[in-house]
Amino acid sequence: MINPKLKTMGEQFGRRSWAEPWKIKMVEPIRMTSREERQEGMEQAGYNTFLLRSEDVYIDLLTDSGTGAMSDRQWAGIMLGDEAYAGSRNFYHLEEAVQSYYGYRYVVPTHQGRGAEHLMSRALIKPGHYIPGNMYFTTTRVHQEIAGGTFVDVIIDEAHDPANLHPFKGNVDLDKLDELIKGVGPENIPYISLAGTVNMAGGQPVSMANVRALRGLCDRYGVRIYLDATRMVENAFFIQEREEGYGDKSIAAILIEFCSFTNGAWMSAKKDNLVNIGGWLAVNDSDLFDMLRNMVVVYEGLHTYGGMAGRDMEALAIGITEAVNDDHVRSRIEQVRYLGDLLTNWDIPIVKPVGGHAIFLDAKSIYSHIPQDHFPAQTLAAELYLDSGIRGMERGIVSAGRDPKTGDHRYPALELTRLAIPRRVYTQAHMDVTAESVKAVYDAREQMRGMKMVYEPKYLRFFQARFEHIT
Ligand code: PM9
Repeated sequence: MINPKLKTMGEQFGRRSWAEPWKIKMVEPIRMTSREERQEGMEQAGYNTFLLRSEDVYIDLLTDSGTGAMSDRQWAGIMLGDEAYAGSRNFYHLEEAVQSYYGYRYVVPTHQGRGAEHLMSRALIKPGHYIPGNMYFTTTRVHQEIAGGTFVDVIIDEAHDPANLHPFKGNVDLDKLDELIKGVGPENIPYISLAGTVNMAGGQPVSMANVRALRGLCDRYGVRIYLDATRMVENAFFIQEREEGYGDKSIAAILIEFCSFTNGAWMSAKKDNLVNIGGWLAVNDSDLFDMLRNMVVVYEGLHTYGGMAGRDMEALAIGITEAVNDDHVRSRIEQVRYLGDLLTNWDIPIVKPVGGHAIFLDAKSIYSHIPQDHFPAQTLAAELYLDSGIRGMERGIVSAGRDPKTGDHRYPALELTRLAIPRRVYTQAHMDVTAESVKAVYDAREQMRGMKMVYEPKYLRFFQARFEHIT
C-alpha cells in the first residue's frame, strides 16, 4: 500500500490541505533563549532534556503526554467537579464514556497510565511468567519485570527497520508468538501485551486483520489479550486510511471493533484522551475487575476516583468523546506528517512511514560515526536544544535500559530522537521552525562526538541520567 517511489506522505495519500477543526481562545507566551543561556541550562541538566526547566524551552516536543490543550467544553467540565470522596458523579460520566467508546464492561480509574500498568501487572503476572508484546514500552515493561515477568518482543521484524515502509509496522508476528507459546506453555503467559500504536517503533499501527488473527491464535491456547490503548484512536485513523473495507467507517466504529478483539485495556489518558492527567483500566472479566477494584484502593485511591480529582474525571469523560472526532484525529496526524514531509524533502533520515504522535529522527544513521554506547540519540536531542531551544527525547539505548539478568546495556536496533507533537498546541509555523533547526543540526552532524553517562539511576534511567561530552 505504501509506494516507495513517492517520497512524502502527502504524495502517498494525495495532498489536500487540511486545517485544525478549532480556533485558539487562550495563549501561553513562550520565549526563545540565547545560545549562552541554553548552553548553561543544558550543562545544569546533565545533557538530559528531562532535566531542563520548561521555562527555558522554546518549542516543547519532549512528549505528547499531558501536554495537549483542553477544549472550552473540557474547561467548563472542570467547573462541574464533584469532589465527594466516594461516588463522584464525574466517575459515572467517565465510566459511561469508556464503556461507550471502548466497549469494555468494567472500569477502574487510575492517576495515569503507569498506575494502571502497575495494577494490571501485579494482578496477573507471577514470577517466571512471560509477557509477549509488540515491542516494549519503558513504563509497561518495568512494571512487568517488577512483578517477576519477562517481556518477549514478538513484533514483526519490519518494525526494527526505520526505513521499511510496511503500513502496519506495529503488527504482531504470529509465528514468533506461536513459537513462544509452544516453548514456554500457555499457562506461563498471563496475557499478550498489545499496544496500538507502538510508541517505541515510531507510533506505528496494528491492523484490524492482525488483531483479529491474534484473537484466533490466543483463543486456541486460552491466552488473554490486554491492550495498551494509550494511542488507540490514532491507530484507528491508520486503519481507516490504509486497510481495505475501513475507508468509510468512522474512527469511533473502528476503535470499538478493534477493542472487541481484546479482553480489556489500560490507558494513559494524557495522550489520545486529551487531558493533562488521568488514566484508567477496563476489563470484561468480573473476577479480575473485583481484584483490580480492590487493589486500586491500596495504591491509587478509592475505586470511584483512583487518584484523580472529580474535575479531572469530568474533563477526561469529555476528552474521550472529543478524541474520536474524525476531523480532530485527521488534523492531529496531518500536523505530524507535515513536519515529517519537510524533513523528508531534505533527505533527513526519520522513521517511516511517519507514525501518529511524533517524528522519530534516526540518530543511528545521522550520527553513524558515533557508537551506540556513546549515546547518539541523547547527543542529538541535546544538540537540537542547543541550536534552537526545541526539546525532544532520547528513544534508544538509554531508554532501553539494562538487562535485569546480565546488567548489560540493551542495544535496541532503533536509536531514535523523538519529537512528539502535543495535541492542539502548536501551529504549522512552529513545525517550520522545528524542521529548520533539525536541518541545521543535521548539516553539522560530522563535527559531533558522543557522550558518556556519569549518573545512572536504577529504574527508567532515561528520566534522570546525566551525561558529559567525550573530549
Ligand atoms: N508515554 C511518552 O512520552 C510519557 C512518559 S514515558 C517517557 O510517550 C504508553 C504507550 C505510553 C506511556 C507514556 C505509558 C505510561 C503507557 N503506555 O505516562 O504513566 O506512551 O500516563 O503512561 C509517555 P503515563
